Amino acid sequence: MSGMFITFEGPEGAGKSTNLQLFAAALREADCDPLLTREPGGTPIAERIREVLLSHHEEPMSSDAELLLMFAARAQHLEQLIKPALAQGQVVISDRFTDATYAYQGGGRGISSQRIGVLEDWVQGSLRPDLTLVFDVPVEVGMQRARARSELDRFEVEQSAFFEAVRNSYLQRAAADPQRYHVIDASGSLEQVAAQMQPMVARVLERWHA
Ligand code: T5A
Repeated sequence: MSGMFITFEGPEGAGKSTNLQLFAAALREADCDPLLTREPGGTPIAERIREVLLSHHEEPMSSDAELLLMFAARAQHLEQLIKPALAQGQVVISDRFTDATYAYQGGGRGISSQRIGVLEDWVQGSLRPDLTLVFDVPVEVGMQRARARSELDRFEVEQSAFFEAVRNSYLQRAAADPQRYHVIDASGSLEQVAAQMQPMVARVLERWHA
């Protein structure tokens, strides 16, 4: 038995976390109870690595240290939570996964895709998400939402060029594999955004009940 692995991605303030809850609620209404998790994080050790990654430090963090910490957290998350849940046939939904590494450490920090790919193969083997929803929003709209919500973390204080690169990276990856990625225009109202998820909810339930 193997479950289904779904990831929610997008730049800052795109509404991933909000819509993930709505997506999960729609699945639960159809008797499918997904495991919800997030990256970086998802287990106690991975959440501690998250704190290091997101908090501000006097010492600048090197891009390689940041990349390796993302994959250290991911290795723990996969072993302790994601793989066991998938092996039991569960639907797992993660708020961010390796596409965020390609977008932020690749697009944003400028680390090559080849280098990220080596770590992806090492840590994940052949495991890739079955479905990825990319919430796309203009950088300024997303940053306004993020600013209004809470204090900015270590990534959110980057300049707009960084976030434009992140956004472009997501869109390029989505365009290269339309079977796996579904891009959602996240610039409208919450109702408009949520409506675009309906075909994906149906797709997951169809597979779940098969
Ligand atoms: N990271 C992560 C990497 O660099 N590499 C990696 O490999 C990984 C895994 C943490 C950071 O780590 C980086 C990327 C991130 O910078 P995170 O915890 O997911 O990642 O943090 P954020 O992406 O910053 O989460 P946000 O909360 O900012 O974005 P969301 O989840 O997309 O947005 P959400 O749902 O919390 O909404 C933000 C606000 O906007 C409102 C919400 O109510 C909320 O107040 N909102 C809307 N308002 C109006 N209209 C809509 N349609 C709205 N949708 C949401």
